[in-house]
Amino acid sequence: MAANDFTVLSKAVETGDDKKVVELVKQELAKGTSPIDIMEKGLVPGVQALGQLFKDGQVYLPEILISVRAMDRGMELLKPLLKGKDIHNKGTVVLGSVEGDLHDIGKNLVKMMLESNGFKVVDVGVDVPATTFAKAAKDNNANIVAMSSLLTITMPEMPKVIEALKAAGLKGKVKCIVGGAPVTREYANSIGCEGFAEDCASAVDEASRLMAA
Ligand code: B12
Repeated sequence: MAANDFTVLSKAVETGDDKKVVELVKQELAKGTSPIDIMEKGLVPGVQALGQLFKDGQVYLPEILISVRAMDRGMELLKPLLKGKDIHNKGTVVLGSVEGDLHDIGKNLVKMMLESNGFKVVDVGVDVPATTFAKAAKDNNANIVAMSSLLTITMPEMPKVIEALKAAGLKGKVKCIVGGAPVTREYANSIGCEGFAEDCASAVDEASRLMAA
């Protein structure tokens, strides 16, 4: 594989070839490629490409699960390397997929990136009711509540979480970040949410920005 050409790795993820993914990730690491580049430019585009095929009705659930498993094999090699040697707690983030939403691949990437960059992440999982977000924020003295939604029909759960934080007396103390494929900065602004990021790498920048604000 030529330097910085992640096409073959992306294709291996897309086709669910976990052995090839492991082999290619090892090769890239041996070449000194940054683990973040391997993840963002190699593994993630593979799942995204499969997403397009799913959208077009060309693949179904089994292909997706096989592809995600292949990506996970690659992530197992990268995860220890993405953890900084000298990590400080930059802040506590409560992270979950909103009620009605079972998608968690993107959420898990956001979690991994935040943790790798010094944030403590309290993962409340998928299909999380607004009041659970608020309770977790209170119990863990969180600085940020981060919500993921992959479905247009679950996006309206996001303002409900903000309302639940207000009801718990936390709005103002706790800032919010929203993300997920259908979510935009404009939507975040429209619901009075302080933060938005379109991918897991910029989620770290956005969380850092909110901590500094
Ligand atoms: C994988 C997948 C599934 C898997 C989920 C497995 C899992 N464990 O997550 C399964 C098969 C279970 C599934 C089910 C469904 N799915 Co689905 N799914 C997808 C698919 C193919 C890929 C999503 C994905 O993982 N992308 C890769 C990750 C890395 O990207 P991402 O999630 O966008 O995350 C990145 C950013 O968005 C961001 N991000 C994500 N979350 C957050 C949070 C914060 C705080 C921040 C800052 C950033 C951030 O960072 C991430 C990394 O960079 C998409 C198609 C697509 N093109 O995306 C459809 C898709 C999302 N699904 C869709 C649908 C309709 C469904 C179902 C309703 C299908 C059905 N009829 O049953 C069910 C709903 C289940 C439910 N209640 O949630 C639609 C949604 C349409 C819409 N806009 O509403 C899509 C777009 C496909 C389509 N076009 O039809 N799905």
